[in-house]
Amino acid sequence: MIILYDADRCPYCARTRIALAEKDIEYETVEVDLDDRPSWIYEKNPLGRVPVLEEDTFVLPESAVINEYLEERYPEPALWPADAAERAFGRLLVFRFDQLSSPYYALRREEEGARERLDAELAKLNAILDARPYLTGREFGLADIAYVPWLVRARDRMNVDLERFGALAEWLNRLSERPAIAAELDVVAAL
Ligand SMILES: N[C@@H](CCC(=O)N[C@@H](CS)C(=O)NCC(=O)O)C(=O)O
Repeated sequence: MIILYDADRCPYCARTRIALAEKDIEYETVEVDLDDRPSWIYEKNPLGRVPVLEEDTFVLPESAVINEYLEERYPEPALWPADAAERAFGRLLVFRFDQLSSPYYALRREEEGARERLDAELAKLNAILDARPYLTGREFGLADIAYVPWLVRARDRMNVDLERFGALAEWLNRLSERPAIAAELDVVAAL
């Protein structure tokens, strides 16, 4: 049985919740209180962060690595494209995720200029989505999953107007029809 050490409010955990749901993998959740982290979480992850995935004796932190593991261990349905170049481009977006998260967290800290920096990154994502339907490529997959938790939270909890970025807003609407993403929208609505 898989155990996910999880926190509802954590968008990194949301990446893994979505991947597990997309692959219809059964798992149990252990909710970790991020405001009062239990000492045992450091045994699972020396950084003390969630998500952490546990499968029997195998313990793995880091959302992007966990999702790669899930993709290899449970290949169906595939969440990376078959085409190597398309897959590499999706992985590049995941690798460079800090370009979005840096202004996102700066805005949460209400730093000066953060909104403009975030808008510039949203415009870049919008340009990608103008050229192809998904961040992952021709089909939905792990690059979309890597970004969508922050975009939902930006829109629904930080009053970031995504309608200014037409292709991005449409992408989010399209993704929201997927049960795995709809479930995450419910989690965010309940925060
Ligand atoms: N790079 C990690 C980041 C995980 C992360 O920062 N999780 C936050 C919650 S959203 C956390 O556990 N924070 C506690 C801390 O930083 O000490 C991942 O992708 O899993």
